[in-house]
Amino acid sequence: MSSSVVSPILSRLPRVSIIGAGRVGSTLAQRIAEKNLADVVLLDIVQGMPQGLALDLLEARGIELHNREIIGTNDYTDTAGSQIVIITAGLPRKPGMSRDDLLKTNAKIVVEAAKQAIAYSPDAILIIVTNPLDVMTYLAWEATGLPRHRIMGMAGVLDSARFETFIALELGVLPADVKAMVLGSHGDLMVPLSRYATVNGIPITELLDADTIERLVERTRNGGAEIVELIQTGGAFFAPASATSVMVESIVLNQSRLLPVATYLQGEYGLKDVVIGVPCRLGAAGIESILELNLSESEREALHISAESVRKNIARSQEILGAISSI
Ligand code: TXD
Repeated sequence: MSSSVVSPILSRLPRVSIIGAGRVGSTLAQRIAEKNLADVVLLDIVQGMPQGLALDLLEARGIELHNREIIGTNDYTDTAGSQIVIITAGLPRKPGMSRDDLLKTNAKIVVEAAKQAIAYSPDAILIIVTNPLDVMTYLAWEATGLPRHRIMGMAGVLDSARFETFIALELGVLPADVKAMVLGSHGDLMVPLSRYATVNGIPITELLDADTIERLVERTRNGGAEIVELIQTGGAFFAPASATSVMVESIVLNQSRLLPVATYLQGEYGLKDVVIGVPCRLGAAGIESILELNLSESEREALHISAESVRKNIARSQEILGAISSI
């Protein structure tokens, strides 16, 4: 009798590691496993916590009907060979704090995590989630020396989802029928592109007056803070995890989705040596291309103002990191 055994290699799915098993990291692990996208390694500095979360997620597998491996660890060796590494490690905002207040603490954490992760998974694509998002993505790019198509930040997918949600609520339509794109930095200076927002192809400018659109844009800009004010003990994590999982999905399944992604610009949109959110095609290789939209004068100006503030904070964080390393 011939024994035909399916090679375990053939049945293996890619490995995705998540550094930081807090609220965003653990919810993201759940999304990735339950969408059956990849095996997941959840790493945190807190002893026992990622192991406990991984066990809890494993115990749901029979109910959720998937068979993904989920490992909790404090050791980077367990992340070896990851196709994607996502960094959510760091502190979230407290009420009244801006994303930039997080700069000091999170810069060191993200740089260390990125270097360690890439040492164990030299071919990985790196997705940064930690705030302040655009600055952290730049620092991780600088620290790892990765080609720019393999390092990116998640913010635009979340900010766009928030804008879409508020449009859908205002019009009383199905959220999935609303499509919008938010560019720029992840913060008060983000650039929601109202004239490109549609409900199944109908521009929202046909459906809503200018004041209403401006109110929805403002709510989008304030979307993170609105949630921090309500929760008080932390920030948003359900929608951020969903938004990150969409990027993971597009890479793992090579979907080439066109999504707003924080990327290192080399002249696109007239911007150089800065990380900011612009439309990118995401596939198996990471960022396959950057789309340069024909922006209006005011949109382009808003994008440049947004980039300038990121640039300032990159310089500040480089000073801080320099001071830390010279102690
Ligand atoms: O759109 C976006 N990019 C964001 C960003 C949307 C939501 C949240 N955003 C940011 O993600 C937020 O401002 C924070 O900077 C991160 C993580 O937010 P989360 O809400 O998950 O924070 P938690 O629950 O405090 O989790 C952080 C975890 C926690 O378990 C720490 O123990 C861990 O990070 N941590 C570390 N893990 C590994 N290695 C190191 N050095 C480390 N330091 C802290």
